[in-house]
Amino acid sequence: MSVQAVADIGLIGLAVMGQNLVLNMDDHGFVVCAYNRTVSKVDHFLANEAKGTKIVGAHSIAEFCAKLKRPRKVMMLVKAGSAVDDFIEQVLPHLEAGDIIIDGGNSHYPDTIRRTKYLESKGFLFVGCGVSGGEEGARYGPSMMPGGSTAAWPHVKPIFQAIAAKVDGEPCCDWVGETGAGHYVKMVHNGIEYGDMQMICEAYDILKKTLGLTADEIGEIFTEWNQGELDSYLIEITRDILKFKDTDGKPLVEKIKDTAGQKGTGKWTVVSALDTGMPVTLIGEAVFARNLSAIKNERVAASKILGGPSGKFQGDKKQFIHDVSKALYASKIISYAQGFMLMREAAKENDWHLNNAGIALMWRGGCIIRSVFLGDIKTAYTKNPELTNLLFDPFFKAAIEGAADSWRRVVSQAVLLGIPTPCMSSALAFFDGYRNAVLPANLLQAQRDYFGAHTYQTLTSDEWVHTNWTGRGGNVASTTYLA
Ligand code: NBP
Repeated sequence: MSVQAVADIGLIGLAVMGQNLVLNMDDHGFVVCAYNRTVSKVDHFLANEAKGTKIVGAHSIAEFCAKLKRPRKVMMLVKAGSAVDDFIEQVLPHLEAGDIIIDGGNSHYPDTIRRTKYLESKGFLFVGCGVSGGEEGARYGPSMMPGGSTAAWPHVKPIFQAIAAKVDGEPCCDWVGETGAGHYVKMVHNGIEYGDMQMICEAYDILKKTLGLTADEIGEIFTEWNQGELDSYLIEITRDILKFKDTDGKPLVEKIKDTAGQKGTGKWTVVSALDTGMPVTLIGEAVFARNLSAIKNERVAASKILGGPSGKFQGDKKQFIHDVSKALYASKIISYAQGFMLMREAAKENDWHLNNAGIALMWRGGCIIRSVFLGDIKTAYTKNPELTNLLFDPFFKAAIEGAADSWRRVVSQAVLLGIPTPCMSSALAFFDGYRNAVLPANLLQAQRDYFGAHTYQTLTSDEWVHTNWTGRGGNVASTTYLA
């Protein structure tokens, strides 16, 4: 008996993300065929969560592919890594030219570049789609960042844009770019998330250690911050976390061990920043802050050996709380400016045509970094798609200049009192470096030429020259290249 092609899309991987995406697609009128490596999970899903829906299941890859309308759309929500390659090989014999394979997991972008090239060489289309928003996002509207074979977009667009989160009626999903662009942008999203979280932790720490505020009091401050320019999902959940009481009535947050975990996407962002030569300092510090937190035993030992300042905060409390909000805001502007600088460079290297306003819109809703702030970034890039740097946009230039005095007061105060603010202070150092036409790299070039004959250019000539600084070395220069 021949199997009828009834499904608009097929989904492999019935764990938390896959199940919720299938239900979301069903809500929007699409017929979905579900499959899972452990096939018993298909029947369990159909008999429980999917009961009463139009969702169909399959018990083999052959049956699964036969149930899909053409061009077939096979979406995978499985563990990133070899599982994706394994499934690709399993479905290929059942597909035909023009069919589309979509990887919705957290794959590393070089894998997505490789898979796109491989599948296109065989006549298939491939989409690497970053999906953010966790379980709830997947169920009711995630942020989706698809990239890969451009010809696939018109086929997946109606489904993706229907199920994605909406902000002012606009879907938080648009085509990101070629090959691995979708997963790259998702990776940078995660890196920015690391930065946002660390900055918020720094604000909490400063308020606690400088002004001696309780978790409840800081929760109140966050409630107020969430009404204005800092309005965001992460500020909102931090407010709720700070106010959350354990069964004994004490704030639960203060009982949690201060060692942060990580799954690697922040690190990938920083590795890519180092590879492309982009100073994405804030995310770098956010990753290192997690690393430092993780060596708790060593820190406890160090705290008994190494002393620090013992001064007390002397200033105006209300003004300082305002200053901390501005320091957070300014640091956040730097982090996003750095993130967009990184994407700009990666796009150049990989020949991607990224749409910055579209990226800001995709992050505006549905995902962990969703915020009012991203609406302002979208406006900036819509006004000027060729904007070299977010800091050159009149809105952000005025915002960061307006916050700068507060930011400097907070970082100075933290340094004086010995409170670590790696993100806020590195962001300020970046800002001061970026806005300075002259940096001390003249001396650095002289040092390099002194010990390694690496040559240098002068302010008036592009010619590479070497100086015999000591009179002892020869006049032979080293080859000039970028490492
Ligand atoms: P998991 O990442 O836990 O993956 C579970 C799925 O992968 C199951 O369907 C499992 O099949 C399958 N699988 C595994 Br594990 N190893 C396999 C292998 N070697 N071959 C074939 N299938 C294999 O599920 P998830 O949390 O729903 O996440 C799915 C993807 O979405 C991941 O890439 C994840 O990083 C990403 N993501 C997750 C979230 C989130 O909040 N959880 C958010 C955004 C993105 P089985 O049932 O037979 O074991």
